[in-house]
Amino acid sequence: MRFIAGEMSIAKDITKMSRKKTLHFSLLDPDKQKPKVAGEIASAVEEAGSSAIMVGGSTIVSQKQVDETVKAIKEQSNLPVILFPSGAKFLSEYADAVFFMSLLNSRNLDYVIREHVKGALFVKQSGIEPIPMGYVIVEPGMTAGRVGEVDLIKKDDVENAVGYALASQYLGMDFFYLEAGSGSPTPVSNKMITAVKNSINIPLIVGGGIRDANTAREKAKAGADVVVTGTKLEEEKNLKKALIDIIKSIKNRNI
Ligand code: 1GP
Repeated sequence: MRFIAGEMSIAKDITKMSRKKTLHFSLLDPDKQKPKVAGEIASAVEEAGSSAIMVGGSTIVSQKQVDETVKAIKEQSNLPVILFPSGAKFLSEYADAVFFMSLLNSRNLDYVIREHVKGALFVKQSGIEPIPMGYVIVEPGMTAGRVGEVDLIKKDDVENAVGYALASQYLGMDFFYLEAGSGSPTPVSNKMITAVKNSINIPLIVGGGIRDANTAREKAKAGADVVVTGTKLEEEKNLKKALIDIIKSIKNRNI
């Protein structure tokens, strides 16, 4: 399904839905499984109630890898596919949208703006929907922190996180993503999530190290509008059941 500019957009749709309940997004890294398996996972996450599939990672080697993964996902699910690219080379015309995200605490301007300049025309010509997003990485940051050459936000530096979030909103970003890094042993703290949530009015996405229903509920209660899980999808044998638990727990964030 492709949303038509000027009518409903994926960004508007997500924003609207997130005002009613905390959403769950599934992150699939094309480098972590074959396209066929990505398709099977996509089907399971849709059945479990996830709202979108993000496709991206820090170690992807080719656009072909992204294209094949996105195509396999689209064959097996009707969820919107949103690219989560680490660079302009990893865009795919087969996706519905792209997080046009600036890695604001990177020391390398490539991740802040230069890759965006390289990829902008592709986005326009392919018709995928760009979704402006401020993206910051908090300790420990994991591979994304290293590859992205990031000045990590210290775990307890709430004020700095709030500054980045407000700056994102003032720059006109539609979303703000607080990331601890895929596979992180510790997610972003509840205190940081609440402080950021209370200072902005764009939707707050939180990811990195969220693997079980209790943690997901805590993050939703703290103020996450969208909870992202990635590693869990690769590890879990009984994926659908595990995700149903997570998605139920964030919907009932007030319990
Ligand atoms: C990565 O935050 C996401 O951008 C997902 O993290 O793999 O730890 O779930 P996990």
